[in-house]
Amino acid sequence: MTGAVTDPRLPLAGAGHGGRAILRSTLTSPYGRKVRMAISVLGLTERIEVIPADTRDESDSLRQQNPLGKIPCLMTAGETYYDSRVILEYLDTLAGGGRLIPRTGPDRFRCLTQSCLADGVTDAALLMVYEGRFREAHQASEVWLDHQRGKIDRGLTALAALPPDPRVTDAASISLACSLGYLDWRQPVTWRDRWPALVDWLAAFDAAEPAHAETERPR
Ligand SMILES: N[C@@H](CCC(=O)N[C@@H](CS)C(=O)NCC(=O)O)C(=O)O
Repeated sequence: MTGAVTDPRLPLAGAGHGGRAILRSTLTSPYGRKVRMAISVLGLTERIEVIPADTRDESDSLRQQNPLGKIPCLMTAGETYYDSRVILEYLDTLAGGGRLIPRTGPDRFRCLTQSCLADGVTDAALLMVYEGRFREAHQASEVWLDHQRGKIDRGLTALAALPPDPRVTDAASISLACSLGYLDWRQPVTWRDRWPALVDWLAAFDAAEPAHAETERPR
């Protein structure tokens, strides 16, 4: 399905095959998955080519595209957008607006805050993973790891108490699903036994939103 692009000032074209825009992302990045899910939900799959990036490779052009060297990074004709929050907002806007992020009012800011909370859980999980990846084993700081675990604990507790509606695919539910998927994969903490409400939430979201299974990392 090809989604309608309603704002001519926001083109979804670029240097990809067939003039498509380019998304630099791996198929394993939780933030990249947010964007891939949004693309699918908005019916924009045919308009964006996903090109992998190696964030650790100095010679990868990613560092010219996003000075921070982070994925996801969306390149349209003439403009480059990051990070995942901006890209979701961009895609939602050009698809007409109000589908992933409510247009106005408290709902808009509630959705954005919940999305940031779930992203913050992912950030903390990622920092725990990076602690193992970028430091020698003897350098690992338990104090730092505990600090991140605290964010995950409090974030998941808050999200379990007041989760987004799993039957509604928006920025909040997308962020939460991607965060839980990343925790399942990397397991910086074991969450399923501690937050059963989120286990049920993820199952309900998976049942309601086909893009969830569709964007799972390749195994
Ligand atoms: N806030 C950013 C986070 C992006 C991010 O940290 N992506 C990771 C991959 S999952 C990355 O590029 N890491 C490489 C690095 O930090 O150098 C977003 O929402 O897009």
